[in-house]
Amino acid sequence: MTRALKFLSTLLLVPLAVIHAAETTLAKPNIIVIFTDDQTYRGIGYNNPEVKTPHLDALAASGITFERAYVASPICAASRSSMMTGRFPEQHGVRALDTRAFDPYLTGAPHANQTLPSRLNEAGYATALLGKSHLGEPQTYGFAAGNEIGGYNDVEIFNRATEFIKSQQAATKPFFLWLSPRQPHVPLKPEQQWLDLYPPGSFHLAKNFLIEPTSDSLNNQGLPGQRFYRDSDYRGNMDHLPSGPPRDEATMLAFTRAYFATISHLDDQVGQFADLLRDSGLLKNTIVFYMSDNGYHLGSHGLGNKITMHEESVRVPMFAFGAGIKAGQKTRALVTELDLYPTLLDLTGATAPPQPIMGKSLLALLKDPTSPHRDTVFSECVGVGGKAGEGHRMARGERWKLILSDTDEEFLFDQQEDPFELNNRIADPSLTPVLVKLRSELAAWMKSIGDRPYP
Ligand SMILES: [Ca+2]
Repeated sequence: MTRALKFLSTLLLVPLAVIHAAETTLAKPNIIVIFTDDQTYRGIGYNNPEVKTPHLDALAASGITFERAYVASPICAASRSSMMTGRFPEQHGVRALDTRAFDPYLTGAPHANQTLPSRLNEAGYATALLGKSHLGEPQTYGFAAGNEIGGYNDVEIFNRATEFIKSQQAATKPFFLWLSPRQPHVPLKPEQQWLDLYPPGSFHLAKNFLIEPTSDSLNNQGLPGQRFYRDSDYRGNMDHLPSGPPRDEATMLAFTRAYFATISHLDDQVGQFADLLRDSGLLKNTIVFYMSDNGYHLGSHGLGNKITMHEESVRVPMFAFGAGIKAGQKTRALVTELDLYPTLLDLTGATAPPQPIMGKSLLALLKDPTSPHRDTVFSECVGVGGKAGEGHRMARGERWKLILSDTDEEFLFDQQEDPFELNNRIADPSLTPVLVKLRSELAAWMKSIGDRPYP
């Protein structure tokens, strides 16, 4: 009996003997990963009621919500390479947006059998990527079908996903669909009906909004002192958005309105897609994961864009629903996007790749959301300034988060009492034991991935 069958039998409370009898006909589960672009953890209704996402909220409630989910790196190409290889950027080499280090993973090269889709192909899955790839055409790194799809409002992506689902109804193989919308990445061009959901006064900037950053070390988004305000790409209903800083409250409210409206449009599209899955009957044997490749600042700490170790940038919404997953579950476990690779190996019975993968399977959490998972989760954004070893890293434990900046400054934030990270407690002598532990964990992790030595 495969691990996937054991998992389904446990969750569905089907006696094992029945599964044994039916094993020859019970198929492996289909897998769908919906991987959005630049959606911060507070950019979803269940984390922030000011954001109107009724479909996403309902889908999360129909399964398990991962309340504390982090990315391996808060920048598009690095994060996506991590999802495909199961490794941190220092290990696969795509540290920012330059994807040349991903070339060895392309078809025909020595690493070509290491990507997640390549493992699932081998396990008998029909694999496809539809949407944003950022790593070249999906067939070049293991997907059997699909392609990079452009546009800013994802209409074509969801049309293609609909066709794909319809094509699978009579299929004999299980499928693995990587569905990657571009929303809510800039440029933001939501239609008026979505903007209308956000009248003035119905939404607010976060408590840690500033018109400009206070610390270049903690908040730089490139070389020391650099800030990249890609919000300036926004043209929506405004003729001009200052790239900042400083950017006043009215400017950031206008941007935030367009960002939330774009997420509401995405919510509607995902809702329709989920309806199709249910109506087609496929959801009964399909497990769907939803998460984003990185977050977004929206003026928090005086910043736009992502590329920091702040919660806004490095923490994302994440949930799973579908076959065998009980409704109404939530977990506080510290999880990372790297956990998806080993989870999908477990669910599909695929064999592990030759390279050590860095995540931990979520299978135990899918069964019991209180299962122990990990004490500390790590992330990095190194090399945006163009040189390996620059940028930021973090170790985030149950309560405390340690950040090491590119200028070797340390920041210690209390996620329980100070979730908006306003008060750096690094100099508090009563926290020495906390600091010593996190420092040692961060140093060991940096060494394990080949990062520079801890200062
Ligand atoms: Ca992104």
